[in-house]
Order: sequence, then C-alpha cells, then structure tokens
Amino acid sequence: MADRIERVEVLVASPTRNYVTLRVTTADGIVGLGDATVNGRELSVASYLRDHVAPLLIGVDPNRIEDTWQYLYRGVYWRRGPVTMAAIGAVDMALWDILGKRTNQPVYQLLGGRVRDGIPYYSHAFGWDIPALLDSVREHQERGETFIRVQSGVPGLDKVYGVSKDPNYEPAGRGARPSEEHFDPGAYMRHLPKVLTAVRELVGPDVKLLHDAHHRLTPIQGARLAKSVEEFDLFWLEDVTPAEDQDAFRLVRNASTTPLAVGEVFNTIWDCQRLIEERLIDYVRTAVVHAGGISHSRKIFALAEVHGVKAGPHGPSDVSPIALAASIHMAAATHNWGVQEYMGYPALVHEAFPHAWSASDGMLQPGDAPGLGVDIDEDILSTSPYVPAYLPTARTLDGAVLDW
Ligand code: GCO
Ligand code: MG
Repeated sequence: MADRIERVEVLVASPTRNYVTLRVTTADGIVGLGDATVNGRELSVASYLRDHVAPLLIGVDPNRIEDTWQYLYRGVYWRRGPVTMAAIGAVDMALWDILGKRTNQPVYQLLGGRVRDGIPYYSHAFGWDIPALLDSVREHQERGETFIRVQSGVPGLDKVYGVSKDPNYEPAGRGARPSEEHFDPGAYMRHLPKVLTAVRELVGPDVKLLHDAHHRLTPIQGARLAKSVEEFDLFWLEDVTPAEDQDAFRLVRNASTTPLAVGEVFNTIWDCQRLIEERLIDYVRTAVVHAGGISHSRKIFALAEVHGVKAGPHGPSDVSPIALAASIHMAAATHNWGVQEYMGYPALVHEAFPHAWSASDGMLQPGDAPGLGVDIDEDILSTSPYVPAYLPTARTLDGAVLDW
C-alpha cells in the first residue's frame, strides 16, 4: 500500500471566476485534487503551495494524511490564516481523494459511512425590492428547495450584500481594485422585518428561512436585529456582527432566541473554540477549504457536536466544486450537520470540474465515485487564464471603512 508523491501541480484558472486547484500525482499514478481558492487572494495561495509546500511533499507517502497535516501546520512554525490554511486544506483534500481512489471507495465511506439519505442545502434568493425577492423565492420553491436564504435591496442604498443585477449572485468584480459601496445599518435594520413579513406570508411556516447580515453590524445592533426578527422563526441569522469578537455573541445571545450561524472567515478550531464551548452560536460555518481540509474540519465539527452546535458550512460559488465535494462527503458522514450552503455554479464551472456529486430537490448527494469524485477539464482550465477580481469594500455613509 505504501506509495510516494511524485508530482505536485498548482493550476490557476478563471472559468467565469478564479479557482486555484492542486493536483497531486503519486508514483502509482493515482491523482488527487484539492481546492485552494481564497477569493481575491488566489495568487498568494498558489505561490504558497507552489513555492513552499510542493517541494516538501515530493517523496512523502500519501497515506500519511494526518501526519502530513501536522507537518504542514506544526512543522512550519508560521501557522493559521486563510492562505496557509487553504493551502493545507487543498493538500488534505487531495490526499483523501487519493486514499479513496486507492481503496476504490468514496471519501464519505472512509469517514465512517452515511448517516443520512441526502444532504439538505440552502440556496440564495434575492431581489432589489420585495416583489422581486418574492419572485426569486418562488423560483427556488419550484426547484423543490425548502431551505432558502433571503437577501433584499434596502431603500436608499444602491448596492447591498447578497443582491445583484445578474441572475447569479457574484460578489467579486473583475478589475485591479475593489469597487466600493455604502451601507446604512439603520436603513437596513428598519427594512429587514418588512422583508421577512412578506416572505413568511408567501411561504408559510414550514420553509426554513435564513438571512446573512454579513458582518455589518455592531454587537448591540446585532442583538437588536436578532430580537426584531424573532417572530419570523429564522432557521438562522448569519454573521450578525464581525466574528473575531467572539464575546460579542454573548450580547446577541442574551437578547434573543434567533439561531445564530458564524464562521465562514474562520480558519482553525481555535477561532471558534469559545463560540462553541460557551454555546454562543448554533451553527459553525467553517468552509472545508479555508479551515485546513477534511482532517481539521472533522475536529471542529466534533467539538461542535459535544456542545450541541451543528455544522452549516460555507459553500459559495467562489470555492470550486472540489471543495464542495469535500463538504458533501463530510456531510454524508457527520451526524451534527445542519445544512450545507450551495450557491450553485454557472454551467462552465460544472464543465471545468466534472463531478459525481449532484443537487436536486433541495438535496445534495455525494455520488459513489471513488475519492471525492471530481475531475478537471484541462482544456477549459488552460484556456481560461487568471483575471484579477476582488470583493467590494464597504463604507458607512460618512465614508469610514466598514466590514464587508
Ligand atoms: C456566503 C458568503 C459569501 C461571501 C463570499 C466571500 O454566505 O455565501 O457570505 O457571499 O461573501 O464567499 O468570498
Ligand atoms: Mg455568509
């Protein structure tokens, strides 16, 4: 069974948007894929992998998944942060993929096998005004989706997180500098209850509604918002205040029983330890790619399980179908899974990364292909070069920078 890593390649490509893919090939000819995409910082992870990680992997036994993780994390001294952890995450995914292919089993089987028949996902409905949002919600319902995140424009603001003029919500704009947008917390906080009143009236009590405040509010504003939307019975309120200030969540928690979800910007178990151990949140949202891959994410979700917190991982279109596959395989085998985010991809992304996983009627399925079950179309990737693209920057109405 021993084998050794012979080749490590980093592919950066932009089939509609930028993705960083790691391809690891062993002496036995097994190929493992990992996603290392950090939206707007793609080239840093590519360099980290190419210049600093790839040389360390040559000759390593790919079966030593946990040891390789520890070597790249503890053995390197400089640790944590999105670039480092996405790079380690990509290596980890690729090694699980290789193990699955070597043993001819899907990764979820290696993680202990299925604990559920399908993985519910939530999708993203949006509209500039309430009627447009309601149309979007109806479309999601027609697709059989029962977990729907609702985002709407705010009167007086010309750009708002989660709402776009395109049919696909795409926050990163192409160009050398981020665009800028202004945000007014007061206008937003006054408007959201009206939005949720209309949506709840449309969908009735059974549909699970979610909403993302995207780190824009202060702790006390977050507490007030969570309280003001309590009657709409949200499945969760996401990122109601910036996540670094873990203690701030106590204020929100004490103010309301609206379930809270946080953590898409976290990279390690230590970033969310307090939130989980002190039961300040209900769902932890670390993305498999940005939190060190499958091996480390398992530990985060195991800690969460002990404290009654569920996984609700980030699954935006700015991580590739390889990372989504890793998340789906974990979801199939992890008991305390709440819901998986699935923003969907444009057709070209599905073609660039042919995959065994599938999404229909509000459920994701991992498929039964060995490993993670994702491939790459090299023709598409090699003809879609990297294009600089950035998330916008937000400012308050007086021009001061605000968390985006
Ligand atoms: C989500 C997120 C995204 C992020 C994006 C950043 O919940 O899907 O908040 O929309 O903004 O992934 O790269
Ligand atoms: Mg979010």
